[in-house]
Amino acid sequence: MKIKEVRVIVSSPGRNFVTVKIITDTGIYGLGDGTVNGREMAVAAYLEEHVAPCLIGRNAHDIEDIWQYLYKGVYWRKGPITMAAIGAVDMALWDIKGKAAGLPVYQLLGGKSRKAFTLYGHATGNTVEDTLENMAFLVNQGFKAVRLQSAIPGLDGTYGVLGDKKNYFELQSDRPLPPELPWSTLKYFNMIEELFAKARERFGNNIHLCHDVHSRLTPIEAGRLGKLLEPYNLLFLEDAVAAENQESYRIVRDHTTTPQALGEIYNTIWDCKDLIQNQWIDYIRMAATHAGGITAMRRIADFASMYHVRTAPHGAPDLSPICHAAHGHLNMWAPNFGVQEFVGFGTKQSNEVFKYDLKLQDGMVSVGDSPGLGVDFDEQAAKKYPYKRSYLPVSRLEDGTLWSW
Ligand code: KDG
Ligand code: MG
Repeated sequence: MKIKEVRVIVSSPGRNFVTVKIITDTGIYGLGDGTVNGREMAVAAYLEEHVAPCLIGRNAHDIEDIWQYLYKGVYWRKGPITMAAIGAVDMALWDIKGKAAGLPVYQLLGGKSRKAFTLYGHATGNTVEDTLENMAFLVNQGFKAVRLQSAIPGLDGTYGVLGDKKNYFELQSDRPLPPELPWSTLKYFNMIEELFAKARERFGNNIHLCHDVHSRLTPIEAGRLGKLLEPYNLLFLEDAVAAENQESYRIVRDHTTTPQALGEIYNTIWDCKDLIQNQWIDYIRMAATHAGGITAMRRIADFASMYHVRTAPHGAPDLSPICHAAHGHLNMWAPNFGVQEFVGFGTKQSNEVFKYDLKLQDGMVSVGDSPGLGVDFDEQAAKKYPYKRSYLPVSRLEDGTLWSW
């Protein structure tokens, strides 16, 4: 089954997505997601100019060899753009293999380890009360785990909580340069305990709670936060510290028993090797798009399972429904699956362009039996939504110092 054509389509049905369509000489095609938020055109150029020509004529069944060819065979290993390009190709090839076999991808991975996989929904608000109201909405729908984020009083805007006019995933098309948001660790600490204390008071102890720090703290501050939140029994604290230096998490671990989750911006197993091997984290949050596809995610999951680390794939809407579907198959298979982040099944526009075979019920998702990834992409509909340049915000301290993400 030879690869005949590789199409790269950048569209913006509600937000930008980089979609790869690999077409074989049998007519079977596969789809992959290569979206890197704010750097979409870099991935598209990498794929079109450097990857696509090397794929034509190869056997689409050779997933592992093609992965190694695009990773090891290139002098310049790793990095978000390279790994997203590999991720997109890899997903498309698994999709093709599944379609050729007449089996959903989770069957090719080893079959189901569970009936459905558990989600954590997002509750955010301008005040603690607003956040808890939004949590009630999710709890009433049957969600078993909720991530809580609340605006920080005294700061003019908080990442992830921009009120009802915007949410942080929205296109910045009216502001073609990155918006800036302030950060104050002091003011954050003044708010955060109240959020979790009130959540436990109102919803009791039978629901999982998570929180994303977006890497704004130093290791010792993260240790302090974890300790402060211990009475509220979080499922995990996410991205407490930017851990390019993986050793940082030794400090966090030494100071708190609050479980730690990390990895949504990681690109290879090397980014989390020490974190996992030293058991400094509890959940690995890498995404199939950014970590080099299903092939890489499967390897990371197996490695993590040796150290009691569970998977909790990134589920932001800046990954396309193709990546969410890939996660669905991985989540059905992975024996050490933990929880899946969930921000919704796309927008009205994205649902016009992408189709997927996933069902949500009571805060859990089941994956259908469609062969391959069970996704489809309407190229004609996508044409209605051309690419729009967009950026994530940057973070600055109140004195203007550029701060961590
Ligand atoms: O592109 C950045 C977003 O995907 C990210 O900020 C979302 O932190 C995020 C999360 O946990 O979903
Ligand atoms: Mg996050």
